[in-house]
Amino acid sequence: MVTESTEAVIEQLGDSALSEIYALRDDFARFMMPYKFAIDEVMTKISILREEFAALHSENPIEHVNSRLKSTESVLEKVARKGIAPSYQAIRTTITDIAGIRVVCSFVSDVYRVFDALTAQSDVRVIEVKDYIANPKPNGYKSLHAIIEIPVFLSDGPVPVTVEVQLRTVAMDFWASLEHKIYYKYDADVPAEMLAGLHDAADVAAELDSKMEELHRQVRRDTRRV
Ligand code: 0O2
Repeated sequence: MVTESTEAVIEQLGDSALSEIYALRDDFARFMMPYKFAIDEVMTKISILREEFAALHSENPIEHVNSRLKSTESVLEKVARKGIAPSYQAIRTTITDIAGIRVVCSFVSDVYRVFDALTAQSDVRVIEVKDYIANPKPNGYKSLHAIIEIPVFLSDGPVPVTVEVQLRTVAMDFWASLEHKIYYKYDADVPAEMLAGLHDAADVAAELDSKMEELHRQVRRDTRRV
């Protein structure tokens, strides 16, 4: 929607300034396009894995999957915050989470199973892995993060595109979404008491994960015996 104040600014701009702005906007949209296609590709890979697991093993290690393309504002905010040179090349190599996918699994073992199956694919190059499940962040945050690169085939040939894949359990996801809300509610200045409470909640979530994993193992052992 164009507000009155935006209209006033547009009126003050000359034709050449306006066409430069439109050219910049189109350029940026072109820059973002391969990231959208990369999300589509990785989502297809995950959906194939999901269906295959269900067909061959009669189980589904993936509870749900979300994807998001970083907004223009968020990319520009990160460029400014990290002091990145304002060039497409610098943004491409430094901001590796423009395309983001979150895979939420039932159990911790499933998180690693899905990660292994995805990263073993021959067109997937693993750039970096941060295992916040083995090494949680000081606030209690747990998740397995992988920066991967896949080829996206455009009309003039393939381009390598990075995608950040976050894998976590339902319990880890529940914790992370609440922590995220609290962080923004307090504008990053979360009271110490609340931080301690979040840390305790992360421990409880981890305990739940390990109890559920044990029960799951037991069910598998028992049903195999029948
Ligand atoms: P959004 O909107 O989810 O994308 P960097 O990505 O370089 O700025 P860092 O710490 O090197 O930061 O990357 P890291 O550790 O891989 O974490 C990046 C993403 O993981 C975050 O993206 C969050 O999605 C998630 N994350 C990391 N730490 C926490 C945490 O303590 N709590 C929660 N709830 N999520 C976390 P963005 O860009 O912050 O946001």
